[in-house]
Amino acid sequence: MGDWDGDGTTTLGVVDPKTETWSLKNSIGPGAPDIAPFRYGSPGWAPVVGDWDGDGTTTIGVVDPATLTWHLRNSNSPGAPDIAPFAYGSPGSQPVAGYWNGREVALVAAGSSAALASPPVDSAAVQPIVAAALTRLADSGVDAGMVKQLAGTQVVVQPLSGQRDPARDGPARRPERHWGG
Ligand SMILES: [Ca+2]
Ligand SMILES: [Ca+2]
Repeated sequence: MGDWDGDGTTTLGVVDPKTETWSLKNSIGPGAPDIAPFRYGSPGWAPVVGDWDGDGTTTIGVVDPATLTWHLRNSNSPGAPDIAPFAYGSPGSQPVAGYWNGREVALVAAGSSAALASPPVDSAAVQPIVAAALTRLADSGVDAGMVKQLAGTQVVVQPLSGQRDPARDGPARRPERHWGG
């Protein structure tokens, strides 16, 4: 799942791992995909989605599990990766096998893009990660109603104010200071 058309609404997508065929929809519900199904990646590669270039549109990516080479594309169509394929992760460790591992590597992928000036983890960045997990749930045969219910859950990440990190710096309240006094 992701915001394939960049209109602010996250919608559905599935990938057939046998053919690595992507079927993306711009609405939530049954029906034909809005984007004509296309193939991207090799069969069995792990699908990942994200806004790799930060333009508001969620696009596709695949990871070769044998070499952990990432192939990220900035449009939802077949073609060459827009970001030069790079390896991240140790072959054999299968970091995209499960939801939590997949989440971690997706965040790393977002952070690895030089185009992303802002921190990789914000609400927009989390949506495709949640979406990818839901896609995996749907693909694994979880009841469609359940998946839809989960899809309705809003995941929000609040930005930190300024550069302070409350976890690191403690509470925001500070002793009063007098400048120039
Ligand atoms: Ca959308
Ligand atoms: Ca994008």
